[in-house]
Amino acid sequence: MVIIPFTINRKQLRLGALAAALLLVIINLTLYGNSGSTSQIINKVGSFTLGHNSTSVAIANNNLDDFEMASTTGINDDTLAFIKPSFTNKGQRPKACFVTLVKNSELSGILRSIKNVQQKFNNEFRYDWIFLNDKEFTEEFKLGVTNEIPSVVKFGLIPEEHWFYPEYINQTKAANTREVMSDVLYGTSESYRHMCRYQSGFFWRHPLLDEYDWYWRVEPNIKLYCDTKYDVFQWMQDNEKVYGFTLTMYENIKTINTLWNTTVDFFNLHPDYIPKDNLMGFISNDEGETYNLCHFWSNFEIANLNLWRSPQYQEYFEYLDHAGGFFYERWGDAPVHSIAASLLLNKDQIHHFADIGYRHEPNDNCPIDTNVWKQNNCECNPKKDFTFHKYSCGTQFYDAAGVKKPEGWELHRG
Ligand SMILES: Nc1nc2c(ncn2[C@@H]2O[C@H](COP(=O)(O)OP(=O)(O)O)[C@@H](O)[C@H]2O)c(=O)[nH]1
Ligand SMILES: *[C@@H]1O[C@H](CO)[C@@H](O)[C@H](O)[C@H]1NC(C)=O
Ligand SMILES: *[C@@H]1O[C@H](CO)[C@@H](O)[C@H](O)[C@H]1NC(C)=O
Ligand SMILES: *[C@@H]1O[C@H](CO)[C@@H](O)[C@H](O)[C@H]1NC(C)=O
Ligand SMILES: [Mg+2]
Repeated sequence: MVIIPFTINRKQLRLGALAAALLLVIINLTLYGNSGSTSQIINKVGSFTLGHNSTSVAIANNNLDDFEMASTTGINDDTLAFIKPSFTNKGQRPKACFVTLVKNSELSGILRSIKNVQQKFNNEFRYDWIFLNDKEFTEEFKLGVTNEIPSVVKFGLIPEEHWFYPEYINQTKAANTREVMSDVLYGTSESYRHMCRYQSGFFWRHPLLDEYDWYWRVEPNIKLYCDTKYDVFQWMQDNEKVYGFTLTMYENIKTINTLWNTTVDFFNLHPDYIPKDNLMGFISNDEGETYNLCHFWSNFEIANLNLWRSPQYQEYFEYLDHAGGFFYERWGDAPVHSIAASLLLNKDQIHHFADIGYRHEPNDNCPIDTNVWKQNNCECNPKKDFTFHKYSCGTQFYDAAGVKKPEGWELHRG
């Protein structure tokens, strides 16, 4: 059984209530812009409006018991039901795309990734490819990329309101943080923080993604080692999977000092958002008391967009965003996505693609099953597979998800 520690005092509730009220206003505004499974979204918007109204009334009257009512009864709690329409397409070609957030200066690195992904998978399956940038893509970039991709290619400019400081962030405090975090990777970087916040809360809201249910995230300078001879999107869809990953690892605690406390506060308000068969065991060794720092490395994701579009995730993101840790700390999209997927989904909807050989510096996912390795012409060294390495969270995942570990996994602890 999973227990989130339920110890919130009056003051925390008050803060939480205030944040929730603010975020509900935002959700109300943003949800209307979203397509996807339309009828369900409209239902959700309907209940959100209700929740928003009664919440505001509760706050205005300083009546927090009313707020508790509003926050737990106003919203249909089922993320899984929200995602379900994506599976009605079973047997037919999934609405899927590649999505890449990238800078103009990274052209050569992204070309390397593209050539590789095309060769190992997409020359056969021909999915669209969406490129996003906070600056206009140059002609050189667009031409270079388009030349390598025979399928549909689209370039999107990120709207300014998705890459900025919200008014509730104290920019002086944010700047002070960057000065004292020079001992942390990207600790002093402002753009990296915007990037992590964007990948957490916004990429899936870009209008170019509206027509899709599924995405595969690709970054510059990654490598696919094996041929992928089946349609991974079709496989996800037809098997009702939601989130697929290759690599896992432990987060640097200095970047997410208060992320878990904030998460606990949120789910204390919404315990009903967590399905019974969740994957808490992947992210916590003590049933939710503390975070074990495990996360899916989000530079690779094959996932369903409706997870992030769900009211439950949107609400979680807004709650985190108001807490300020994207700027006052350096919260990464990897732990944010991982915690959300682990708590909002059933464990059997999260999948490790052991068969997709993958590298993002400095780690490899390489099939340790000899048959898989041979059949797919893998170019990696299984001895270097990171999955079951002691610095990885693969073992934690397999055990928590109840998936059988492949033969010989113990030899890969490093
Ligand atoms: N457009 C844009 N993309 C960015 C920016 N910063 C990072 N990215 C992209 O975000 C992703 C993650 O950044 P990366 O430098 O690879 O971070 P790392 O993988 O954590 O070392 C990559 O796809 C980058 O191209 C930025 O300021 N603008
Ligand atoms: C509820 O919200 C709707 C739409 O935002 C608004 O028109 C209505 O006046 C609100 N009702 C109350 C009681 O605040
Ligand atoms: C913003 O943060 C700075 C530094 O922490 C603090 O001195 C200032 O009072 C804050 N401003 C507001 C409006 O809270
Ligand atoms: C998180 O909450 C725990 C338990 O309430 C507390 O002991 C700890 O100091 C908090 N950590 C931070 C960083 O706020
Ligand atoms: Mg990267």
